[in-house]
Amino acid sequence: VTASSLVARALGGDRRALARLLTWTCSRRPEAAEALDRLDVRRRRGPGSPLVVGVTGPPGAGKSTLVDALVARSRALNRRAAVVAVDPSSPRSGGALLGDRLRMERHALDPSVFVRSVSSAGRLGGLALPVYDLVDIFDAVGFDEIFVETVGVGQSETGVLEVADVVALVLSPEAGDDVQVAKAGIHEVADLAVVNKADRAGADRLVRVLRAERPSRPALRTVASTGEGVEALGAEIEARHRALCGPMRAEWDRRRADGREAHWLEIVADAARRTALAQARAEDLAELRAGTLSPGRMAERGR
Ligand SMILES: Nc1nc2c(ncn2[C@@H]2O[C@H](COP(=O)(O)OP(=O)(O)OP(=O)(O)O)[C@@H](O)[C@H]2O)c(=O)[nH]1
Ligand SMILES: [Mg+2]
Repeated sequence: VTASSLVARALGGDRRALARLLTWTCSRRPEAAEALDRLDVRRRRGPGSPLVVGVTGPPGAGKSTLVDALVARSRALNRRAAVVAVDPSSPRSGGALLGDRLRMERHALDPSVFVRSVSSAGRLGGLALPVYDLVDIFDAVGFDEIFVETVGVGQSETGVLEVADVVALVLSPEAGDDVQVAKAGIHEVADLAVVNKADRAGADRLVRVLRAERPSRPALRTVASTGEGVEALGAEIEARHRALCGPMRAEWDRRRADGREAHWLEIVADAARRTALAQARAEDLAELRAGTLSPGRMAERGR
C-alpha cells in the first residue's frame, strides 16, 4: 500500500484505510509523513474547520462517559464525530483502554463516529504524543467535531490540549480532585468548568468554588451517565465556538498559530530525540545509565 492510495481511500470514506493511516501515524512510520503532507494540502482552516474540544480532568471524573454523551448529541444533530483518547495506562495492562472501548460501544457500528486511543505510557525517549497529526487526519477526512480526552495530570498528557479550540475541565465532587488538577495548572487553560457526577453530594459546593475562582468562566453541572446537563454543555461549547469565529477571532487565530508552532516543535523534538538515541554510543549510554557519565557530558560528546 502506498501513502497516496491510502490517503485517497481514507478521503473516500474507507474506515479501514483511515484506521491504517492512524496506526502508521501513531507508530511514526516514515510513510506517515508523506501521507500527512498529502492531507495537509486539503486541510481546511478557520471557520468551517472542525471544532476541536479538549476534555480534561482527574482520573475517573467521567471524561469518557461525558465524551460519549457529547458524541451521542453530535450524532443526534447529524454531525460526524471523532475521539482521540489519550490513555496513560500501559497498552499491555489494557485496563482503561478496554474500558473506553466498551463505553464507546454504542457508537461502534456508526460509520460517522471514529474513536482512537493513544497510550502515553512508555513512550521511548519521551516521544511526543501524535495528537496533532491524528486531529489533522480527522479534520482532513471530514469529521465535524473532534474530541480529545486526556487526563489532567502529567506533562505529555496535558500538553496535547494546545490542539483544542475549546477546553472543558471535568471535575467530580469527590474530595481531592480540586487540589490535584489545580496543581497541574489545568485550571488556567480551561474555557469551561464542568462538575460531573452532579447526582452526588458536594456538586453545588464545587460549582460555587469554581465560580468564585473565576467568575467569567461558565461552570456547569452534568450527570454524564444519564445525559443530564449534556445538552447545556454542548450548547455552551458551541457558544464558545461561535465567539471564536466572531468577536474572539483574533484569539482563535492566535491559538491556532500557537498550536501550529507547538506541532512543529513536537516534530523537530521527536526527530532530535530519535537521532540522539540512534547515534549514542553503547559504551556512553552504559556509563550514563550507571551514573559514571553525566547527562551534560554525554550531550557534549554527541555534538
Ligand atoms: N454517579 C455517576 N457516575 C458517573 C457519572 N459519569 C461517569 N460515572 C462513572 O464514573 C466512572 C468513571 O467514568 P469514566 O468516564 O471512565 O471517567 P474518566 O474520567 O474517563 O476516567 P479515566 O479515563 O480513567 O481518567 C464510571 O464508572 C462511570 O460510569 C455521573 O455523572 N454520575
Ligand atoms: Mg477515560
